[in-house]
Amino acid sequence: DKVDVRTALLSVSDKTGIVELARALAEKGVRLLSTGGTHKAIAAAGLAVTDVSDVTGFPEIMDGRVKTLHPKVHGGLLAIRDDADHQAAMKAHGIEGIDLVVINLYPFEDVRAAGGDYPTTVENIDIGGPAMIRASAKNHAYVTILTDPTDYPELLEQLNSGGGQTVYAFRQQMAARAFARTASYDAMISNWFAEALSIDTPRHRVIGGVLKEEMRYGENPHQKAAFYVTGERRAGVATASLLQGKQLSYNNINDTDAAYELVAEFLPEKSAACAIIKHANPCGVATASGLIEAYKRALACDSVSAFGGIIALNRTLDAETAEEIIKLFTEVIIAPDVTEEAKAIIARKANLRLLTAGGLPNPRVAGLTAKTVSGGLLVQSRDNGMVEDLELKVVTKRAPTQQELEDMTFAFKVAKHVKSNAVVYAKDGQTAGIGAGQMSRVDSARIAGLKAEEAARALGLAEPLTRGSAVASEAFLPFADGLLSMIAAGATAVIQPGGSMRDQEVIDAANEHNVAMVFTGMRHFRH
Ligand code: 93A
Repeated sequence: DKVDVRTALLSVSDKTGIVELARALAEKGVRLLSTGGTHKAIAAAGLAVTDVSDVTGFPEIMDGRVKTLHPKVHGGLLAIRDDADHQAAMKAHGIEGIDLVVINLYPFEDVRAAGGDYPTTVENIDIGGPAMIRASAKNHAYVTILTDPTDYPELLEQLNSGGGQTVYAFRQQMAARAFARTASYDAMISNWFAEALSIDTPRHRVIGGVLKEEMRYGENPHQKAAFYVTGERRAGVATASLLQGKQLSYNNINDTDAAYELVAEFLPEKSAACAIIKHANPCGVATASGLIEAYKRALACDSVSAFGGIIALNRTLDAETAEEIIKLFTEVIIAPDVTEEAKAIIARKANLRLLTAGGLPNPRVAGLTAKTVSGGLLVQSRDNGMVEDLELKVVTKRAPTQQELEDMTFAFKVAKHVKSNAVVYAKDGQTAGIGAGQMSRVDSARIAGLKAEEAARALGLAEPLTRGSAVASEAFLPFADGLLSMIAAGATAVIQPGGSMRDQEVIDAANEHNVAMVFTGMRHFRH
């Protein structure tokens, strides 16, 4: 169970704490081996350390690409200590056992995040490091492998309390951690290739990332949760800076992502846009010439649900919008940037989380989404379909007016971000009613209409905003009943993918009521 630590190999890119660790090991009489840069750092501290090239009898070659890839190193890591044949091989080839390995890898993630060019990024793919990590971890029956400076204190505690030995359970844990590290490292490399080569087919990619943080809990308090970054360089919640407020919760991150992806559909140079999200569904979305107007109009759609929501903006948060936002209880604000003045205003609400993403995620970019199922992982390319890119087909006698056309494309964009079944009414670049997550489409249409009536009462309007609106359905209308419900709510124009067996029945009903309808040919299910 317990194993003596006599020889240690240290090879680290991140030199944090390495000299202190080396000194503590030297004091315990551990023999130190090390590679070029690490050797230099340890020797500079006045400690006795042997260069790996003196062990291998082979110099570091090819700019360090080959320095530890040698049987004298890997034999020392992989040998089964109480196997007679392995012992004989060690003796025959002058291989000495290595009991402790401390490695952290070439900083591929950092180079990638810094936007390193192609050859620099490739050069930062560590080969020798992962090989030693995997060899040591495989042989954890005898070898202790550390891949993270935060584990150094625990090792020293083991050695101190265990008379210079480590226990099996510790080595097992460190081995598990080590394989998680090499796996996430390779996932990061694969993700980088996918981005560099615009690959969105799941089979060319590894779904994985690097642990960013652990949350206090998951979707519910009895669930554990963590946030992983995949290294994708799309601006968004994973890479945004938290300027104030508590750490984001699991639900916050999920909702903030939904909000920001939605608002990014609207080009900031064309109009300001605001999306307010609750439980990953929008309760109001609007565009306007200014940000404050966009916010007020988004809020007007359903100010009751917006309480405790997430607000996403497509432009720099300014002071007057900030003043308006803090009037209501909000959990999170995310925007590309914030002015100093607005930052000071938000600071008056200490618990309000403020995130700046530095830019907007490009909705057209390829990528993957994943979802776990019992015993498996479902992966698909992300829904980057854009209504602007589609050929809209007018199927009714009456063609939509210019205003109806604008409203219907706006509504269809929003519907793409609403959990199915989605029905979205919109007028003048403002959602007028949103029906989400129902098992029947006609129910979504009815709920959206009811909510619009409630909103009108709350705002003291004579009639709901759905009067004279355009309405979008993210998937085809299977029967005429949904359409009739939309017409009853006041919609005069409809946008939907089309393709139902009963399309003609739905078209006939639209014609009967002089409603304009277009087919997009593209569905936007979101479950
Ligand atoms: O270039 S490598 O893939 N080839 C190797 O043989 C090798 N051995 C260790 N990278 C290799 N390493 C890595 O060098 C380690 O994983 C560590 O990140 C780094 C430490 O180098 P130095 O001690 O020279 O700073």
